[in-house]
Amino acid sequence: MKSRLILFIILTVISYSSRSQVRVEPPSWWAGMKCQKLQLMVHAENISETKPVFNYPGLTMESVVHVENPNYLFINLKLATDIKPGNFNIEFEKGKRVIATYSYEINQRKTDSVLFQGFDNSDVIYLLMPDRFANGDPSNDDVEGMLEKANRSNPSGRHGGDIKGIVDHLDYFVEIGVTALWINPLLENNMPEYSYHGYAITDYYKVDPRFGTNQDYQNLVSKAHEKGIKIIMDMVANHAGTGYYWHDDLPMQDWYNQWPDDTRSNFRGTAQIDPHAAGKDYDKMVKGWFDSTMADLNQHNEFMARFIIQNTIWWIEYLGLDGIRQDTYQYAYKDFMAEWMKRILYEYPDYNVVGEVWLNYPPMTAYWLDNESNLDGYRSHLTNVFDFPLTYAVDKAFNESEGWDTGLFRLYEILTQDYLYSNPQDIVVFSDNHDGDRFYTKMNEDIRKFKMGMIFYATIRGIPHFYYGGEILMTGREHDGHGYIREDFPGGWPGDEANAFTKDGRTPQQQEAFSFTSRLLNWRKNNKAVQYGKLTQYLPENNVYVYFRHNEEGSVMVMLNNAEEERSVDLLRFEENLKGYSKGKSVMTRQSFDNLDRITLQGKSALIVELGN
Ligand SMILES: [Ca+2]
Ligand SMILES: [Ca+2]
Repeated sequence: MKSRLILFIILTVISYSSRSQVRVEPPSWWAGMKCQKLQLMVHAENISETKPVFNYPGLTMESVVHVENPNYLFINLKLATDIKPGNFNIEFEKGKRVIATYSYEINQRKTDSVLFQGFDNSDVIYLLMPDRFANGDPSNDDVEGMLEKANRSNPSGRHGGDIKGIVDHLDYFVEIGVTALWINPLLENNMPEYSYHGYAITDYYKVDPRFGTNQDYQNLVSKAHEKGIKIIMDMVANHAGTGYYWHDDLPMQDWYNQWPDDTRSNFRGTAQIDPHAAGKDYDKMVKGWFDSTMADLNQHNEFMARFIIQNTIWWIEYLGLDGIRQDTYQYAYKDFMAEWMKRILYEYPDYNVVGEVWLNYPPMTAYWLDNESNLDGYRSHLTNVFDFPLTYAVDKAFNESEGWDTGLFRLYEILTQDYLYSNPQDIVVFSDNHDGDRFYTKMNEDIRKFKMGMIFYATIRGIPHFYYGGEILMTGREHDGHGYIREDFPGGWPGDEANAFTKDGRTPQQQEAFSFTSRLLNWRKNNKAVQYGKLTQYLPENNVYVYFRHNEEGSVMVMLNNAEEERSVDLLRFEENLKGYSKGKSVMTRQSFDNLDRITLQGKSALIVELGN
């Protein structure tokens, strides 16, 4: 009797543990999605020996697919258009026994999610690295089961920043005048080191507990929306951290792009667009691993492809996201990325995704922004790209004197190449980001050049993005290590010496940069001509570059003087854009111009003039 009881307890424990270990992804779904198909990936020991059974009106099991590894099952489902939200159990039967159960949820799709608008030219994006921005909850700095512990003295370690730290500073973003946050990945990175940056994801469906929970991310989005701030999620389709549960238990061998030895990408994105590319170079670019700790995902495996597409849709719907930044865009198969984009736009026709295509020249960037005129017939369907060529031009232009094709001509010439783009206004322009030298450092810590750059990025065509801490002149060189361009925001940690989130905590120079940025971006927020207006640019002359942003709502004249000396500029040359206007007012200095004959510019300065009568 006693031994039977023990056996019963043992069996119950075994059954209970297998129940708790079954993993089903996506973990939930929605009624009312346009695509009626859903593929569940199920993982548990020897799960392929079971038969999944459920009964739910409007949900049909079309097929169950067994793969190489018996620890996986893929279940193909079809959802009726009128399926109702609700819960049901998926039971995994072996013979007559149910050996595992998973409680599945069908939620009601948000009625307006099909109308999600993404981000656009009215937005200014602020990029922040969550581990380095603010530590709102020191109790989650170290979490049991997570391999890397916080160590703020290690530039490459985790410092403890989290979602609460972002929520706590929503008013700060409003004060700067930014309207959207791009947050580096918040999903679990259970890696022994370098886990802070977030690009070695080890669970595509779970926020890293050192940042918070999935509900915290949801809460961040809704609180941000209340303040008029959009949230852009950073996603990674190309690679996943080797700490992923599947790394030692792959569903099939071609889940990853596998190599006989440790083979890295050659990081040469051109191999995907070069008509002369050698096969070997292409293979290394697309199938090589980004890092030995970041496994290259094979999106030509149909199950992997579905996994990533469904995961993207899941987060958009779960969070009510406003947009996506897709990492390492050109490292994944480009046909897959086009399909991924099409699937997003199928559910959310007005959505926006900005792809990281880190390339030096406009024709290369133009290839990736959805373009009907690519001669090889490729259409990316990608709605936005970053303007790396323009950033490189700015970095040089303000630090050199004018020549035939140097100085301000660099900016002018990059912009002349906009004929290559079907929609140049959809380009995201940026001063700096988490992968390069900080903007103030690139401007040789000259606040005059900093201001010229801020004005340029805020008024040129495209959607501007800035990098956290730029507004308080944070410095750092990539050459010294990534940790030095991703330093903690001063005041983000309890006990910090200075708190640059407040006026009292800023040095006079930080305050000068902060109030300049805040004034500039808050003005931009309400000026339709600078957001949506046509760009007309004039050839730089005598180290002065003038352009206009204009539409039926108004006209803005931007003047940049790249010379060390003051310049008195005769405005007659700009007559075609000044027609109909008789006066102007400087946005930043509030200086009025009672006539539009001549304007004097200080050395190394920029002026925004709103035109009027
Ligand atoms: Ca924390
Ligand atoms: Ca790849």
